[in-house]
Amino acid sequence: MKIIIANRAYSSWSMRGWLAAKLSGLPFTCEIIPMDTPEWKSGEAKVGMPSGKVPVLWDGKVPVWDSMAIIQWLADKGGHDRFWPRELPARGLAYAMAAEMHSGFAPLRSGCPMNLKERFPNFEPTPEIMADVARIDALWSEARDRFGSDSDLPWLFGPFSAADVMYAPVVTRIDTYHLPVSATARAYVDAMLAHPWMVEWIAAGKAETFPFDRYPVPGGVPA
Ligand SMILES: N[C@@H](CCC(=O)N[C@@H](CS)C(=O)NCC(=O)O)C(=O)O
Repeated sequence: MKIIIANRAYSSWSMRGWLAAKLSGLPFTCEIIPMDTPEWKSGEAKVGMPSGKVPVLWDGKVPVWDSMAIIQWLADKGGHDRFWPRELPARGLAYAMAAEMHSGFAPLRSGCPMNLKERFPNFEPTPEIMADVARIDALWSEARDRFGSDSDLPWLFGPFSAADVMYAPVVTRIDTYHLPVSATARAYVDAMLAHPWMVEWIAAGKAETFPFDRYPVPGGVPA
């Protein structure tokens, strides 16, 4: 299998696809296609991307695009229990949380784009961004309180799951933009930033040198 992703520093959906591939336990290779190059803008760089977006998982001749479809495909191949909690009430909440992340939180996503190369200590979140953060904080706290806290593991439902994959880039945004969260959410943020797969991804993102018109952002300090 091969996963096509974009800049690790800036592409949050790529991070989800790559984490899902890691979670599958299956062997895969990774191709990086940097965003916003002339080839990206002309579409020439997007020949392996049926929707024109990353991530795309190529399993032999089968392309699977969109992070949720990639999770589903890899759960079919690598084992459902690797991706989703086994018990049905936990599984229902995990599905709903992953879906809400996939379709929601537009103010947070557009106002605080993932940026692993910079930090914004003086960022002033809008009320809409803070409403998204409060909702996410409540979801994380509910998952941890109802299903995660019986385990020694710090993830939403105990073992690292697809719900953690979907929320991993939010963790980096809370860190990058210094967004205020509860103690429960802060513990989750700290655990996620220390996860070996996240450490690997973040270091690789910081080391990238692809030219990108939109970055660095004025007001940011190096991360
Ligand atoms: N719903 C898609 C979203 C994918 C997406 O928007 N990816 C961005 C990069 S993070 C992209 O490829 N955008 C196309 C472009 O910028 O031209 C998913 O879940 O994978």
